[in-house]
Amino acid sequence: MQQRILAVLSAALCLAACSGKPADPPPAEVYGTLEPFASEAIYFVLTDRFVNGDPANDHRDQGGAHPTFDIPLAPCDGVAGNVGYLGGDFRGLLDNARYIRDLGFTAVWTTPIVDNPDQAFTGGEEITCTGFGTDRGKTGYHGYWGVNFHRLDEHLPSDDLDFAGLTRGLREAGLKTILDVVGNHGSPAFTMPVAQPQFGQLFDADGQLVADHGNLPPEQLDPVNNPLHRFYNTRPDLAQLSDLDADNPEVMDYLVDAYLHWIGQGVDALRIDTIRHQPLSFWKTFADRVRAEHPGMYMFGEAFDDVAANIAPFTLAENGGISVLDFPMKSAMVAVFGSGQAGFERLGEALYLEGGPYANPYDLATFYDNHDMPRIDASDEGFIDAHNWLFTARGIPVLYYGSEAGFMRGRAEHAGNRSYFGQAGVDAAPQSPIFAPLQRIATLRRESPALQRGLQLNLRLDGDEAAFYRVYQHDGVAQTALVLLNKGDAEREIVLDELVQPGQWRDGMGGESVRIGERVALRVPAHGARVLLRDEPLDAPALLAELARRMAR
Ligand SMILES: [Ca+2]
Ligand SMILES: [Ca+2]
Ligand SMILES: [Ca+2]
Repeated sequence: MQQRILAVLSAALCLAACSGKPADPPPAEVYGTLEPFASEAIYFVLTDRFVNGDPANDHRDQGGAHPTFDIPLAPCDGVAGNVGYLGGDFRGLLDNARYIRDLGFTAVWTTPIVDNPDQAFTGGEEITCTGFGTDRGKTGYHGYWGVNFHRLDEHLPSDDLDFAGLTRGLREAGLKTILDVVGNHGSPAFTMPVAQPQFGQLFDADGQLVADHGNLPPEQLDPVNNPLHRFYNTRPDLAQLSDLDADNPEVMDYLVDAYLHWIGQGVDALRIDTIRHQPLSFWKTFADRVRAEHPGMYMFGEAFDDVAANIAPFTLAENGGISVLDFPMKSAMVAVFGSGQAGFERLGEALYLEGGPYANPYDLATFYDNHDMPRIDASDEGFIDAHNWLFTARGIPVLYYGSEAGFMRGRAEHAGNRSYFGQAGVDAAPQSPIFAPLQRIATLRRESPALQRGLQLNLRLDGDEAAFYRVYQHDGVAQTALVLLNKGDAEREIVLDELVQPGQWRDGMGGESVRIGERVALRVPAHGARVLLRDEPLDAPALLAELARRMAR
């Protein structure tokens, strides 16, 4: 933030002091971030559960005594989860690239693509409706149990569609690709009644075995005498997962080599799984090595914690400059837009616009749920209100597949959160009341530099009412968005008397001209958003002075 240029203040002072003299003030620099990736909006698919576009790669007879396809669980509150593969693949994703783009998104994050075990896991603890990290009977349909990080899992590609083909096809549809990177662990590695192939093992690009947990508890590994144990820690971490040793340079080489291979096939950004389960220094080295080949690559990690100070260290340059999923904002959004219906002021606490612990809060990946927690328990209106916030407030929006139709709302991991959406789900989604409002606000953000990267200046976050500016003035581009949100059940007039920018604005949705005088008084529909845009530099002195103060921090 400190390196921002402070031309705004001088411009404001000049307007006050040098009136009458038509000066040529230096360009006023105001923005939240200059990170290019902050212009994107991300659609997240659990690939196996999105769309099965090619039954030929389903491997329905895989696994022998421990089959991997279609393993339904006992119902939880009437909905049965499933821990087998259900067929979703690259083809199903690419078939719907245009759908995702037309919904307003510009990037796709898929679950990990690397080879996972070819059997269901027989160790671990029994799966329950509310359990987390309970893996008995589960398969690697989610992709987070890598056994060969150099090879695609066989359920994903088709004969005529490999990973490079997927990223190429997505790009042609206007979508970037985000690779989901795991560097903490391989697959479940111990507690199996009888050792199973691949579980706890790692293979290199040639298919040679490089690590093997041997179905031993971590404390019984013998890295000093057994070379195949040297990739792993001798203390358990997450569930029964083989836990990678951050201090072994061969582990880093293995991961970097593998991920550079995939990144070279058209990846635009990385999402980093379980980032808190490896030390900061590990990710610093990893990020440096990736960016040595791909300068400036945007990365965001999953640090599962609602306390900003606990997740912010990853974002600092000294630790690799890896942004994070905005868990504190996620909890606030659930409180505000879920059944609890807290007021907008609850979101203000999670923004950390000034003086917060993040390198830059504008670079955070914002979301309200995903595959690792219950989906948001919201009404249709709650989803609409959530999207109106997600696509106008600071941060890079991430939407979990199906949310455009309120899919499986309120459901936990084994109770529908990860259910199969399918082509039928995609095709029916536009009929949901949630769909069109999402498409409108996401499309507006896609076209607005102010909503993507503008400085956020809150005017009101109170009850059912939110009003704030997003201001972007940089490098010859000037745009300000005035955002007015109403999450109440009735239309309301939002009145603002301070920090007003008089003049002509245009309605971001309808395009019609809107004249603002000394105060703002605009009607906002129930569960609606009004976004006014101004495509020239601001000139209201009080507003400019306030923006200059914010930029100086
Ligand atoms: Ca398939
Ligand atoms: Ca496999
Ligand atoms: Ca670990």
